[in-house]
Amino acid sequence: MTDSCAPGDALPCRLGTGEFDAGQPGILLVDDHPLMLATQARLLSGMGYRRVGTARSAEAALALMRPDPAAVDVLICDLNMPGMDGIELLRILDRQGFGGGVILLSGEGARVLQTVQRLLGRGQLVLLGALEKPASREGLRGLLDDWTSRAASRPAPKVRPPFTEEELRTAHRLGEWVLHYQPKVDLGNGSLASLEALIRWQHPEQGLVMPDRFIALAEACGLIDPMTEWALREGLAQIARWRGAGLDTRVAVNVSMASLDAPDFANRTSAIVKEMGMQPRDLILEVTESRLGESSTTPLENLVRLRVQRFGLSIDDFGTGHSSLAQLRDIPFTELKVDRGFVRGARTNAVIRPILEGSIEMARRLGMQSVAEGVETQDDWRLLQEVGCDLAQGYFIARPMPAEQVVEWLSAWMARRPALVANSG
Ligand code: G
Ligand code: G
Ligand code: MN
Repeated sequence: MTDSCAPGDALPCRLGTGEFDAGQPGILLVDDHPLMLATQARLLSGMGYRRVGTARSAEAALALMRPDPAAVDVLICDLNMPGMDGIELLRILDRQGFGGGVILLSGEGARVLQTVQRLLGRGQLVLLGALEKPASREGLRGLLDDWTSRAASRPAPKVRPPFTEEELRTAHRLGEWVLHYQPKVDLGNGSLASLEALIRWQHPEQGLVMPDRFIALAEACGLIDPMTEWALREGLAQIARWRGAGLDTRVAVNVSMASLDAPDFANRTSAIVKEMGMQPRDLILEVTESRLGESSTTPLENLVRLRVQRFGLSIDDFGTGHSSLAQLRDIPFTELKVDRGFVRGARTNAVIRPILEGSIEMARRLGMQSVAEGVETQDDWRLLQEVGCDLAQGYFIARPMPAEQVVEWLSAWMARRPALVANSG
């Protein structure tokens, strides 16, 4: 018995790129039921897909893909199979760096899909969606079209060597950090509540470098404290400049848990505020938990002391592994930022919507302001208004921008505002 497509197989098996197939996605169907496999393969070829292969087990799929994993663009995969199941297959492919799209054939519903998505969240693999078996022509068409448009817009991945500690220290010494600012606005009346300062590295050769490429290194080599102090000073100086120009606002600065473990963090921070002639309430400290040991009570002590002085305290990326209910219990935060993973597309997602609404309700009952991050569409915005979220931040409102652009953005936003809020007066 053949368990993968082999010579003599009645099914079309043409994963290799033939001259006439240029631009056609390579599709591999994996299912343990021969009849299902045959029907779905026929459906795909009826839809005009010419590079369709089949495998009757996960093991067979791996064997088939081994010579040229890139020949498969989209894997259509049953979840429940004897032997190796679909999830293990995806995990192995993910680890091998498979960067194709995946369609799950399963009637397991949204929650299983969500979990599989998370399992695969770290790799390159793109989960396109799940379809009930047998998959319909329309269902397949939608997900495969989605893949085609993603593939067209996907930039070629740039592989860059990581920065070294020495490069980072030099950048600090030469003053190559800049802050960009992203507004948080009131969902009720559209007013500007505060601006989050996000650090970037103005690199002499590479241009603007994003923090995900250097924050972890800064934490590891002890440069995060001087960097945060710089960001605090610069953010406060910017508030003063904006006030000079007639814009009164607060700034939120990101602080790693690593910095909060230093016993003198609260003292140093309030000294900086005094030195700059500002008030603690001008600042919001956005705290993201890093993988630091939870044994130390120093961060808690720092945060309580800062709160007593009336600094704003925000729990960032709430809902992700390192930003938890226990922190909500232990630390007197004033603001809860729901992670964007619970915001984008929440209206139609039966898993994330209850979590979003629950987080907002929790913030309200704890007397905190709720902020939704990653608000990308008007539909996200409307839903947040409906569920009573206080503030919104995201590309729909504005991308992070240099300080000089903020005043101009604000006047454009004021013009957009009447259409977006009930009470713009
Ligand atoms: O800005 P994006 O712009 O790429 O920022 C990504 C992440 O980098 C943010 O979620 C934030 O946690 C972190 N980050 C940005 N600026 C700073 C900063 O000044 N200090 C610290 N510790 N983290 C920052
Ligand atoms: O976790 P923190 O809030 O500090 O993250 C800010 C990060 O989120 C920055 O990298 C910023 O560029 C990014 N960001 C801001 N708004 C949006 C958005 O609407 N969508 C997405 N995908 N990212 C956003
Ligand atoms: Mn933040």
